[in-house]
Amino acid sequence: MAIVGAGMSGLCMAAKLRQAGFDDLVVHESAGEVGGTWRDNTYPGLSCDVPARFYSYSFAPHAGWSRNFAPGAEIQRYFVGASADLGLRRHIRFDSEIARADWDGRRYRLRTTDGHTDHADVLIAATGILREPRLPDIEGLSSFAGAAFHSARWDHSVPLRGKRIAVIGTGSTGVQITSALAGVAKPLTLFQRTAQWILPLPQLPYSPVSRAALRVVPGLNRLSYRSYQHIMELVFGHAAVEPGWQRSAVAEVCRSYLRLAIRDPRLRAKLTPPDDPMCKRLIMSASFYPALRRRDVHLVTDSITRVEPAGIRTSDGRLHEVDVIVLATGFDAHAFLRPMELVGEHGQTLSDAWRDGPRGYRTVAVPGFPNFFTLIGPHSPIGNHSLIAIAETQADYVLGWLERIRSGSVSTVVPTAEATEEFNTALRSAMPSTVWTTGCDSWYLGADGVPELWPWTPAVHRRMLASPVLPHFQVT
Ligand code: N01
Repeated sequence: MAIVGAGMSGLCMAAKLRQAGFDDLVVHESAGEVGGTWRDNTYPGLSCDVPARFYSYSFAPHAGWSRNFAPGAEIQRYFVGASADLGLRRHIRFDSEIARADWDGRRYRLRTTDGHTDHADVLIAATGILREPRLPDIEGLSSFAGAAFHSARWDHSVPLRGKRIAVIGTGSTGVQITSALAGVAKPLTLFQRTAQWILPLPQLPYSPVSRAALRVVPGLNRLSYRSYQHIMELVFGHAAVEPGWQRSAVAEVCRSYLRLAIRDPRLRAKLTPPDDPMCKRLIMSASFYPALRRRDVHLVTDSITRVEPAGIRTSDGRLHEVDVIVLATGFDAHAFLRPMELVGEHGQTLSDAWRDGPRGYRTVAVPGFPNFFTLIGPHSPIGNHSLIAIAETQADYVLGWLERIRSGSVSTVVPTAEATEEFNTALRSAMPSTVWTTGCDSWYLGADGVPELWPWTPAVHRRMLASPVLPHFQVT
């Protein structure tokens, strides 16, 4: 078995395989360490906006989280620790980037970018979704005389204290960076194209007593995990996908927070989004609005016309002179697996199969590509939920097929085109009830403007993946 990627979902799959007694597995990781997005993102203020006691593997609870929303470096240490504690590191081939995988009718032939080859009966893609930085197409960016870098490629050699720093982008990343660098930069200028709704969830430290209690009584940790899961599913799980009290409540909290936290009507007008809360991915922060109230933080809403050696020129003709430009401009969320190429039955490539956008069977498999599975694949429930919980559901499902392959009752398995089409039709017809179609642009939308998300609750995802529906597959 070959797993591509040793990020959160690849480690999850490898751990499940090990627990089930599978030993013949290799995890190909293009970088030199595990962690995926948590390894790559090191920007100031990085933290997870899903509660830490829920954003952990259910099979590897961690009592030591320092805060309710864990800092990025702490999460990265958790994944490195879990990969060692669960005995996964000996299965990981670091600096091994798969360039191509070809199905030869029986198994996949893998080729790495440095020319190595390998074989796998089963191929599992755990390559993540937000890994390809999206650089803005702004004229003159390369002419800038200071330092300019994407948030996921932070240049830690660049001094920040007392510098004039520009942050472009107001997604979760830009908001966290702005909150962290307010008071460090002199001044910080935030360039906002579209205002975003903010839910004020504060960062709270966990007391040593509560951490010790969770360590001594593991049942408390499980209880905490389940409680967070229940609340997240009850509120955000429903709010995003269907109208109801959850959506109204989240919207009301966001609107009231803006009203109460920003008293200056001109600043409030600039910060009022044109769309409904949750249409774009909801941002959790109790420190962003306070940062914007500072005198040394400026919010610019005039559009950027170009970058010049000395700074950023906006449509009002003004040049904002800066020393550092941070591009918090997001990721290409639709570059599943890329740049790796996958070749399935009859020489069909994944690029061809996905010409009109990534489509899979129930987020875990693709017709035409036997013995190939995806974790956090197309249309996974990624809204404001714990992706770890989603990956666990998918890994358990994949494991079910692998048990059948191990027992000899199955040699190859691939979903039928009809079942995949039926699933995708149902998915599309459920989209109009979701908040993502209420009129905004976001990384959730595919090229055709339809959200590439799961339009039902996480519980429906669990139900759909509880066990394979055999007529949906071609099995030999
Ligand atoms: O990226 P984004 P992100 N000129 O795509 C703006 C996860 N995450 O890195 O809205 C000017 O959300 C763009 O403007 P607009 C989380 O899933 C999680 O912030 O398109 N501005 C927008 O404001 C999140 O959703 C955590 O008008 C330009 C911003 O850049 C996802 O990552 C923490 C521009 C991009 O926002 C992505 O978040 C951080 C241009 N040319 C991130 N191009 C957790 O806590 C783009 N923008 C788990």
